[in-house]
Amino acid sequence: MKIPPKELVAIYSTMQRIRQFDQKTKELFEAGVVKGTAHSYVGQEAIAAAVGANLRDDDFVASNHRGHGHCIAKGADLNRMMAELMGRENGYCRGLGGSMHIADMGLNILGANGIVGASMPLSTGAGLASKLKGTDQVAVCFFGDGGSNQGIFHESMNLASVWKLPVIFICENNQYALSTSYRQTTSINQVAKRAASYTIPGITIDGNDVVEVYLTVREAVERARAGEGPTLIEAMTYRWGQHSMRANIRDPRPKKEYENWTKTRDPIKRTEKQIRSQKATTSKHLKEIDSSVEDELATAIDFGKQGQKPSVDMMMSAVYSPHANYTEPGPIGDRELSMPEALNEAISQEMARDETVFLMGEDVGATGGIFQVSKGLVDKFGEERVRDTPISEATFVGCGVGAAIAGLRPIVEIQIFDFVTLTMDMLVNQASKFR
Ligand SMILES: Cc1ncc(C[n+]2csc(CCOP(=O)(O)OP(=O)(O)O)c2C)c(N)n1
Repeated sequence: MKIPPKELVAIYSTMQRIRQFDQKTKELFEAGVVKGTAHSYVGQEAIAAAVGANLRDDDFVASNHRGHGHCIAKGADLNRMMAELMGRENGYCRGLGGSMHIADMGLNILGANGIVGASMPLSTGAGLASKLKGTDQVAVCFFGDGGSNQGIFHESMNLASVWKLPVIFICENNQYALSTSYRQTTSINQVAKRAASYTIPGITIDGNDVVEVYLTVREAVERARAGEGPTLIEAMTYRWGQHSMRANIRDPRPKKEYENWTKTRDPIKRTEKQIRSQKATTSKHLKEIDSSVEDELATAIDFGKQGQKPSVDMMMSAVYSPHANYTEPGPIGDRELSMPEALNEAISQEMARDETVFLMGEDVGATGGIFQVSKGLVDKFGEERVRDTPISEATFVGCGVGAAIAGLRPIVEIQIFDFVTLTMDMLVNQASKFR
């Protein structure tokens, strides 16, 4: 099976845009123009580009700290990305977030992410929104081999499997986390084997081969759109740069291994070879693509340079979200209700009024929650909108955050207040930043 020629050339172009973007970013970082830090995607381009080629504009992508490639492949604007990296007001987050906060809600890019593994619960939420709305959008989440050792990896795969969510988990196994080899930290030789525990397909592929990535992802996307649930794809690859552009820690990778991957398995060279063997286009056309990407990047850098630096006022206003004024809807009256009864009535009224409202949590369905807050709601609104969750607080709260970003109004019950601490990343680092 082959990639259609036009598609293959488009993928090549995306790969060039990703590579040149990150090469320029590194130069600008070293010159002090790009602020904070950034993690280069060079070497892994085949994965993002071939995944992106399988997605529709309305599909969701949740990314990680090495996120430039994912964002570019989903259509993010290079000008606004570059401006963000430079810390300018015309950037994606008005220059306040930097590399790991680039997001574009208009393109359903749920964001790069500084928290290893956070993309996974968020993408289950986007997948759940798609399922509840009855669209056939899919959600892709990218994470590294390091991310696959997070608890939320296991929780998210379990949740996506039991709810048959349209999520494609893409583990970019570049074989090293920050400075540790996955062989040292991971209990299994291939991450994809973990899919067996969640009764979903798990496939290990050559992540530097666009054809293999494209065809594998295509099948996973088809399965997800058809309501057949999630897939775990482990794409073996290698990052060419150090862990981050700061490059201030030891690089543990053996020279021979490094040379083998960078010299003989360059994904762009391999794609060029594929293009030649399929006669998909001419060498002249490829050169034209390369130089038009150079121009595009020069424009992006100019765009960034023209942006203002954020003002102190702007920074302060970004710390708290605007306070919504609240007025009591009517007289309080003299009917006495216990707190669970009042919550039950309010949730019921909102669910009747607005079909985007749904409830999830531990034992909230037929049991009605251990404090009976959701008593009777499953009978009124059905199991799709009143959902019993597995005991996975971090993930079902993250799922709620993802579903909210994707346009629903989830109510998530935490069974006992003490369990809230398990959800802190999803509330403090994730939910609070989506505005
Ligand atoms: C929760 C959390 N723990 C630790 C870190 C620090 N950190 C950032 S990236 C990284 C390595 C991640 O490795 P992997 O998931 O394999 O992705 P890769 O960098 O190889 O692309 C670490 C430890 C973090 N950002 N978030």
